[in-house]
Amino acid sequence: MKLYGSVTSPFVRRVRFLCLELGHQFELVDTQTEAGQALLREKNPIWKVPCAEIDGMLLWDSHTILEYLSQKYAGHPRLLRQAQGQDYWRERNLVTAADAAVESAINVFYLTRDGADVAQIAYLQKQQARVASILSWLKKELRGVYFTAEEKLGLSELALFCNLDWMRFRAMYPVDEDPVLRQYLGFHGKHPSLAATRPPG
Ligand SMILES: N[C@@H](CCC(=O)N[C@@H](CS)C(=O)NCC(=O)O)C(=O)O
Repeated sequence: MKLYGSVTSPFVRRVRFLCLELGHQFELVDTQTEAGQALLREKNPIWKVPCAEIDGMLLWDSHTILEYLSQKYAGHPRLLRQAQGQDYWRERNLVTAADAAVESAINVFYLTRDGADVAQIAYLQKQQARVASILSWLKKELRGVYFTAEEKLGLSELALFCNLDWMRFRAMYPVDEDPVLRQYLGFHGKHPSLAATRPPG
């Protein structure tokens, strides 16, 4: 599989995580280089990572790629936890919330990098407030360091971990000042496939 992406992206990290867990070989095409970015734009009209070339197909969006891998490796013991019934819908909400938080934080990151002053832009302040609102809700949903009584990683825990670790890496939210989030990152950060996919630096 060719995986177009960067080693800093929280969305790419979850795909890299599952590939490591499943022993699925991939070649990372670094889209932070000019050549890699040009290739990404040839392959993916959305120009976002991750994008994968796999089994003769082009797939984009981490959710689609993860679902494809989960179907391909159906029954593999190291797949993510699968929820059923109401738990399935709860899991979907948790993932949507975790992703909305990092998307808002990414917005603030890119715009401030381009010179925007958060203090002058109400929409950026709203983005920051949204991150805080979501994280406060997600914390209430946690049962310790998992969202469920079953202590197995699901997409909700994986997404929250990668997203929080990105916020810490880019200093977009004071994750370490929150004891619950710090404990969450400390616990899951010891997982070998999460440790192996840590952003550089
Ligand atoms: N819903 C997408 C989100 C992907 C996404 O936002 N990727 C970011 C990198 S972290 C990106 O490529 N941003 C480039 C841009 O916005 O120009 C997924 O789950 O893959």
